[in-house]
Amino acid sequence: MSEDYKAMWQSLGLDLAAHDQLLEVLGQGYQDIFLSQQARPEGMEYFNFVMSEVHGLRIKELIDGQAEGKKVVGSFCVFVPEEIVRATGATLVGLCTGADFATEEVDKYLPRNTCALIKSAFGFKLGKVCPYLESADMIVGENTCDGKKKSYETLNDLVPNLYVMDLPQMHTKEGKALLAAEYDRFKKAMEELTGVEITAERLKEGIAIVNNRRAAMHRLYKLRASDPAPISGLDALLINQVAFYDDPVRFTGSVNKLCDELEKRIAQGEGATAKGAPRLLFSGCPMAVPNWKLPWVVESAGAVVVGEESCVGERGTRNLTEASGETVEELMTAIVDRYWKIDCAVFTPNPERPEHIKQMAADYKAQGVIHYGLQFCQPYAMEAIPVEKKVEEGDLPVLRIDTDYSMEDAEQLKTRVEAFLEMIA
Ligand code: BJ8
Repeated sequence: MSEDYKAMWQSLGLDLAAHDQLLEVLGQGYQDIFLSQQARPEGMEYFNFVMSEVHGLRIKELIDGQAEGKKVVGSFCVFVPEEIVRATGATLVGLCTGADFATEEVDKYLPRNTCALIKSAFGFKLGKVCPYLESADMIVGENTCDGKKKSYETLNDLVPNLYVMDLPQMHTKEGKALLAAEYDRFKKAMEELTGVEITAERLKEGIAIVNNRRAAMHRLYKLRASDPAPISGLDALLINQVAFYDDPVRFTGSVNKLCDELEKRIAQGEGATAKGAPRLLFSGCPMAVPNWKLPWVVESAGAVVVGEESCVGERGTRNLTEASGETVEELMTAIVDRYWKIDCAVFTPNPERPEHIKQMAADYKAQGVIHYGLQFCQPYAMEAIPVEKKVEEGDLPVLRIDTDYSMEDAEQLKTRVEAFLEMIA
């Protein structure tokens, strides 16, 4: 960190020794995985900087904003409608869920066969190492999978400000009505938290900010269709991850600037990897910072990841919110319409997802799909089998991988990925 943030972390109640340890591991991992890459675009400098300050300057910005009355809302899921948060002038941030921490403590609160993402959220809380969680004025938990839903009952005893959002599980008329009612309830909760009345004008502003960021990401995704890919899958994943923390307007500008550079690279036939490198698509559970294991294994084996069918990726960012409505009601309906299309595996049935995977593979010219499941994640594990079948019907090979956040299986994953790449070749 370029400044001494110790006093700030202390005021948030972080465990300074444990937090230092976390930053050290994070910094080393970043150095080994990201900074050692060849032919990185210059525009990645910005994202290096954001990552180096992700627990420093960004937290300071949030706290400075709070001193001016700007609230901070933390979330674990892309179903939390950011447009509504932004319409009150508040900031939405993703909460820490990508690494194992305080595992012995976590085992006292959660069954061992809980997915790594949920365990991680608890580990960061119990280990007192997530400044986002500690600085949030409201934490939103959403009733998606059973693991999250039930764990929020326990989390509620650990944090003073948990707001639980109910979500539908079926794409029916009644399901959509539930989503609309829950977004309406959330809108009122946000108005209460911030003291700001959400007007049509404010909603439009919120929609524009979030849509602009999504549009920049869509532009980046499209550029990855080129061969050679102008950016590595690791760097593209990192940008998807940073989107959950960074100021959205600044982030959008930086992604667009990077895209300008990538367009020039493409025009000159330059890439982050060799032309003709095997191209893979990821599909499945979200990968939060610092969960970089699988793309690192894949790209170390000489392949390039060209897309992520994931909530930290295209499932989370695709589809803009229609902004033409003139009233609060019309704009709220547009928000519901946009989020209703998220094809998370918690929905049953969920026929859109394999179609989306096939479409993405075609768009980005992927030669194979890696289905990524976090161990003990039931929705994605259950869905992996029919997804594999449907995708392979379209002559696209699928490798199913279930793993966790530890590095113990890295060698074994490497062997499986290499065999898959040979098969594709
Ligand atoms: S919209 S994918 S962000 S719920 S990995 S906790 S599903 S057991 S993260 Fe998700 Fe929202 Fe869906 Fe996206 Fe449960 Fe599975 Fe764990 Fe998961």
